[in-house]
Amino acid sequence: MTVLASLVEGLAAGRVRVIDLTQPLSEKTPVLQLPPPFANTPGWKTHPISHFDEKGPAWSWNWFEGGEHVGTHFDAPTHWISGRDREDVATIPPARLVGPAVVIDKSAEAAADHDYLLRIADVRAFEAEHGPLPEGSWLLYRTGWDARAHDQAAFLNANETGPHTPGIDADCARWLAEESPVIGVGVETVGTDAGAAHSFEPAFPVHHYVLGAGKYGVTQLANLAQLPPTGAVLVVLPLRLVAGTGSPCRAVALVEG
Ligand code: 23J
Ligand code: MN
Repeated sequence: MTVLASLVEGLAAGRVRVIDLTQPLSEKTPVLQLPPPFANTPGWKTHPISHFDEKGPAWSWNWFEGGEHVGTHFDAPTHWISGRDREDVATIPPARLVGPAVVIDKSAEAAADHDYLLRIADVRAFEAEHGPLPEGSWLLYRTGWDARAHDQAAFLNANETGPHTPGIDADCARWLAEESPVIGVGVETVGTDAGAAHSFEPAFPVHHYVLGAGKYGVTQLANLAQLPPTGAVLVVLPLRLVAGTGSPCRAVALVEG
């Protein structure tokens, strides 16, 4: 049997399941808030064209506007100054958008410490238990933050000292970018960097190192709790926006068993 025939059989028999990792995208989708003097992205907005009415008696359709970096979305290398001459969303080879996923679960740590940062030691401990990170894999970082995504205030979790959301420390970001075999990092939070990452050295280290190395980011993932630590296959599909620095995307995982 061919690999694809066996996949099709697994899907039909329910032995391979497709898990939606995408948050719903609407006017209620939480949006990143950068401090002044930086400009912020608009959120999402859908406008009706017709809805079975005099503007279109047999059809319903809408148009939309919104930022590239809204909702469950993809960060292309060219989003950041360190990767500015690298790929945009239209030039990413499609084979890079399908690959093995590993899931590191720090939801207990992030519940206890909203500013929890993943370290190289955490990834090494994961590897000791589950084996080395596969070549060309996606590191999906579970923090439990997806449960807050219906509520902008809870999701951004800001107070007078700024946003407090979990992330990855600068050392680990550099190691993932420059030494590890992963090609992308997926998170549940509004951005791939921690809420406090404007004050890290360098600022926004995941963006700086990972995009600078020609690797990718995906944000605002859902349902990572349904994935095994290893063995899932991620499929993440940004729109092919010409020169796009990012795009809302559909992300799903194939899981066995
Ligand atoms: C621009 C500046 C800072 C950040 C971001 C964008 C994102 O998180 C993003 O969506 O790429 S932290
Ligand atoms: Mn982004």
